[in-house]
Amino acid sequence: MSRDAVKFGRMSKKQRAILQAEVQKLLKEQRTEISASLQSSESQAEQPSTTTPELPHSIQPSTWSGHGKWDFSCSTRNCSLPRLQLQREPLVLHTPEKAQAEVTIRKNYLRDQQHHFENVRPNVFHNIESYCSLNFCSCLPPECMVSASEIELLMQNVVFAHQETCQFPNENLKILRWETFSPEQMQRFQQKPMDQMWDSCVCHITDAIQYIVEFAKRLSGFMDLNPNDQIVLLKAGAMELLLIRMSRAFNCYNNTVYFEGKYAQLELFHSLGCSDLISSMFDFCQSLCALNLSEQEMAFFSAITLLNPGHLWLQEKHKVDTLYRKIHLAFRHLLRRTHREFILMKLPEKAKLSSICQLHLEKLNIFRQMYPSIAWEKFPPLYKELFISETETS
Ligand code: HC3
Repeated sequence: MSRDAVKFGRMSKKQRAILQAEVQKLLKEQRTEISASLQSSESQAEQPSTTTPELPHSIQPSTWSGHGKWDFSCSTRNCSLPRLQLQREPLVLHTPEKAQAEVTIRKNYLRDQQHHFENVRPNVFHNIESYCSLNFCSCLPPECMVSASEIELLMQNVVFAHQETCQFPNENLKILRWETFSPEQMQRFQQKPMDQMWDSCVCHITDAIQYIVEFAKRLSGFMDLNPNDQIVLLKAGAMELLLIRMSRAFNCYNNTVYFEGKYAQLELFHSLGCSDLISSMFDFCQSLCALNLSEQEMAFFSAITLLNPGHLWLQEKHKVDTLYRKIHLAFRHLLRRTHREFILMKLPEKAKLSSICQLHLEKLNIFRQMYPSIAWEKFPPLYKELFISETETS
């Protein structure tokens, strides 16, 4: 039996030829793409203020000042426009520091990819074989069959979408990891009136959700979904993705989370009056941190959580389902490549995320009963749109 026969199993000559042609095409495409992207990254680095895609100007989130601190003014505070604007407006520019950071992220990623192609790819047939077996074992319907190159592009897309919208780059979070609030500072937070503390937390959460909306918009296929379905997915998934992202900003060694410039213990949030909710959020982060997810894995976990085809109110469920399956397939491919397939079994269950989100809604309702005018007048429109039902807001 020839080596090819072992590699390809029972495959006709014709099938093998098609596969080999696809591999050649893929390699050629990827090489051109990588070197073109590297070249354009270089030129973007020289002129970051003109060509780098950025968050839309309707979003002005907290930004890294470049001096080791973020600006924490809540950008959502005075917005009066309806927030879930998902039209395809061109992406506009932001600060030069941020643009430069994005160029660096992109360049590093592309370099890694190039390294992968040059050093790992010689055994490309093994990869193709694994694409085939993944396609096969996921029993994809014909319209979901994905080619190897499509999977590669999807992988890049999901990872870029996450990296470009993650709000706080990992390296910066790591630098601040051991900066915690002093007991005096903690006390100051704890003595804040409940409504004030709610107001500032809601504001930070809304800022973070604007980045999540941007993540969704950059996921290939999301903007092609029916507008109703885009909103259904975001309404259901925004808080879940916030929890996943919270684990990036969580230090599991001292049980603290990044908040207003330093890492905060859960006691800091005492005056919110919902310690059970905060404890479950912290517990969730502890368990997710134990998996030690890479940024790529985090990106995929977020994408598949968002694109949940199981929601009742979806109008074109099959479209969401197809997109979900493709992204899931690309995720499995990434995990296979990094020998981390076991994490699929260990990811938190959907029910866990939903129960925390449900608890958040319950706490919000209690708060609204206590302070009806604050929730109404001060909370940002996006927060109200996502978490206060339409019948109540109209
Ligand atoms: C601290 C925080 C949860 C974590 C949120 C993170 C760090 C999540 C990752 C995002 O990229 C950035 C981000 C922004 C806001 C952070 C939240 C602010 C308040 C929240 C607390 C745990 C309190 C939540 C309380 C309540 C009742 C309003 O939901």
